[in-house]
Amino acid sequence: MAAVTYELKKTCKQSGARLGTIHTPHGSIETPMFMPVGTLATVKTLSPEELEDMNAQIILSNTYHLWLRPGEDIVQEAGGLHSFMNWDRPILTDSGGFQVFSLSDFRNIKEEGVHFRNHISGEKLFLSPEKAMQIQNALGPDIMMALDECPPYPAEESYMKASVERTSRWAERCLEAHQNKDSQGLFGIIQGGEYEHLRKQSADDLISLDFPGYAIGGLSVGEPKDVMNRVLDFTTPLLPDHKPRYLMGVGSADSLIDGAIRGVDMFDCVLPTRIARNGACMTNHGRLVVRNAAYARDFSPIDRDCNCHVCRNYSRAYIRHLIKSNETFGFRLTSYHNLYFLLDLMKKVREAIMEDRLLDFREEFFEQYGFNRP
Ligand code: PRF
Ligand code: ZN
Repeated sequence: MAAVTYELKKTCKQSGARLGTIHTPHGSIETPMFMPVGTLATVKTLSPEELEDMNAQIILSNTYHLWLRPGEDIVQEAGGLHSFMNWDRPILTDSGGFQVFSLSDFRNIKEEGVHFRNHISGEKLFLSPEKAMQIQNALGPDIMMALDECPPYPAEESYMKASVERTSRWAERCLEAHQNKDSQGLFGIIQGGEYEHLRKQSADDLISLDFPGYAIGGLSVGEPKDVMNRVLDFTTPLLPDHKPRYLMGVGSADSLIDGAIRGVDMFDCVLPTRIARNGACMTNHGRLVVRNAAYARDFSPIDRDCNCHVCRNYSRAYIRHLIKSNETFGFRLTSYHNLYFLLDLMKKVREAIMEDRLLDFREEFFEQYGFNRP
């Protein structure tokens, strides 16, 4: 039996969105869903107990960061990532490729792998498909990602084609090197930028390797929203119905809804926790920057339509005061609310799919959120 499987429960008659369940060694996940990001084996400012409390079903962590610090050997010695960080629900780790490309100023991509400099110590390092698998096998997440190349936007077609072909060869090497097929599922990552024929080539290559799930990479890299939606429009229909689809690095409320409508099941992004640390909150009525002077005497909650622990107990004025004073409790409160908001949004998306009304839900949500305003 494969470590990770997907069960399609229902398709929304109005939108085509999928309602499903992903089964993993650490339990099941209802989809579509959002994964909070815990880069360094912690979702910044929040405890695993708080994440459980807000019904986070799975979290994401990073091969690249844990390899550099504290080292995958230490995590393995602790009994793996789940016991190291005291989280016993599912975990997914990204492969490190994207982080090498986004964090390292020096890098050199070769057929064998990528040479780069450690962004902390400056030391020269080398990440190959085999190394990415060895690290993720040692970390022990339920879902691991293949090593891919995520080219910048825009990229020339000729570069993108060579990159897609290398990503396919790397995917095959990842599958070959993966040691724990019974306890960890390895997902392939489709690249190809905005080019329809290259997305098709990438999807065909990876599907022939029969991964238990497929990610769509190379989006949300600076392209306009309509380009992302168009790429999803022609990419998700290429993918098998009985495997999960994961759109990497996407976490704005509107993109989650638009992705689900196009058949995406999984999303992750640092956005909700990153903006929280700048005092920005996601609400049903759009972005609210609680740092602003306007909220100094506002004793109402961040979002009157949110039922989270923060909105039930703390005011905008108090949270503004904490954040203006650089008090860590303030960052915890905004991080908690933002993650709760996205997890709750995905729950509403699942309910709308169940009732065949996701397009109506989108209309209502966008109206309130302010997307439909001129
Ligand atoms: N590849 C990998 N991780 C990613 C991406 C990708 O293309 C993205 C793209 N937005 C985010 N994280 N491996
Ligand atoms: Zn709230």
